[in-house]
Amino acid sequence: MLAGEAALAPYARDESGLGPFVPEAAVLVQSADEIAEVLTLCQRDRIAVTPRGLGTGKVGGALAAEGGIVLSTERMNRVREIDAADMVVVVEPGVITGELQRAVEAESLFYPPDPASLDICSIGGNVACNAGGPRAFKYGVTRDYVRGLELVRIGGERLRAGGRTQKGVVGLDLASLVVGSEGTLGVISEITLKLLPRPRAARAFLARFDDADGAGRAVVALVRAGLRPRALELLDVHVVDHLRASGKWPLPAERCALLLVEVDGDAHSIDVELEAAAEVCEGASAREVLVATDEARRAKLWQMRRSVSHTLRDAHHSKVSEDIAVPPGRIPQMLRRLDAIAAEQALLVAAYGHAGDGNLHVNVLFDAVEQRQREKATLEAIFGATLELGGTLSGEHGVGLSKRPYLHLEQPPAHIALQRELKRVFDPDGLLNPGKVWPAAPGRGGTASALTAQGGKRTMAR
Ligand code: 2HG
Ligand code: ZN
Repeated sequence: MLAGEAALAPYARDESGLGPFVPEAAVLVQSADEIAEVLTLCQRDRIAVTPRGLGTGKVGGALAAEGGIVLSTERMNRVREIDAADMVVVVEPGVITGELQRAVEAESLFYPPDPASLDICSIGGNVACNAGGPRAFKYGVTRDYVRGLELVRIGGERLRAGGRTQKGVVGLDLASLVVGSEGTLGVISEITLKLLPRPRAARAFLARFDDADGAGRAVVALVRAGLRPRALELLDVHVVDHLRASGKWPLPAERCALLLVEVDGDAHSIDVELEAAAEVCEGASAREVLVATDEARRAKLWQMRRSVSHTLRDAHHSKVSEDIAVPPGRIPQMLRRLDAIAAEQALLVAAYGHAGDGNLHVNVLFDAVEQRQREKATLEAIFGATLELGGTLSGEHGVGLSKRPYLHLEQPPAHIALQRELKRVFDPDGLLNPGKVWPAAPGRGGTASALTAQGGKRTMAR
């Protein structure tokens, strides 16, 4: 167990920019038994507990916003089993997603979900937040790969939900309920994930457009043409400007918006698919198509894409990063609405992301403190446009702390009340990740003194 300001500093923040929220202690568990011990004590002494993976979340979900302790699964980082006959992998929650992918790929298997932070985020966090990523367009999100999991409940009970079979219709699907529940229902201690055969090859290109509207219309054209690239990522003009200014990437000299398109499959079919996708882009106003001619260039394109969030952050005083999703056919309308909102509010709004899914990361960029006075109105306008177009406030980052004040815009009171009731069934005292997603449950109290009294030990007393 970690205590003291310096040791706790890394647990006081995540990638949301919120905080710091210094917990009273951080417990770095190494097994499901240890999780159970912590959750037994937390219930006994009514201590709030915030589950945490590797802290790469974007909405403050892993921050101890209402005090208490952080329970980190970072040390539970073993891949327990890869089974090529059942096509599953069994992992502990602290395994880094990129490492999990490399481990299964070494066995000619494939775990597709690829959040941009895949080299620094953990699979437990991905499951808790139902992470997405570029490949979700073809392959789906984390939930589509969770066959089963073990959940440790507040009070220490261990519950297995789902299993390793492809089918299963016995009772309610509790595993699916836990996926995306943002640490509010329990702590995930083991996960069984479905695998696919590893695609033999992948190829990518960049298509250049005059503006995001053109790129957005090409996305719709690609989908209508019946093409299913594994990624269909859009970068608007502002994002490309920032990437170009960083001087790190070989980009067209002209001001432009870009589509990053990647296809996969076997060596013959991908060339045909790549050609077909390039033709659709050209027919939909692309000025040029730049194919990555080798693996190193393709890898560089993805490095560039994954750097966008930090590139935008580093170039400005501050930013707010949203994660809206609209029905995919409405991407061009959404992009036009964003331009209008940015002009109205006199703010720089950069949009990029998983356009094939209709999921855009809308980043509002601030260079002066007084601009933040327009933040609330800008976000409300963005959310309003999203909902009008039939969308949702978050495609992949979740609600956490930062979107909690806006939940009511999307969900009516009865919907929120039903979720609160479900939460109470799992966590009657409101001890698990309090202050997240919905307003906090009444009756929570207690401090972490029962844990800190154990004198800085890393694990719980037995
Ligand atoms: C991405 O797709 C991530 O790059 C991060 O989901 C998005 O920070 C962001 O806006
Ligand atoms: Zn994303």
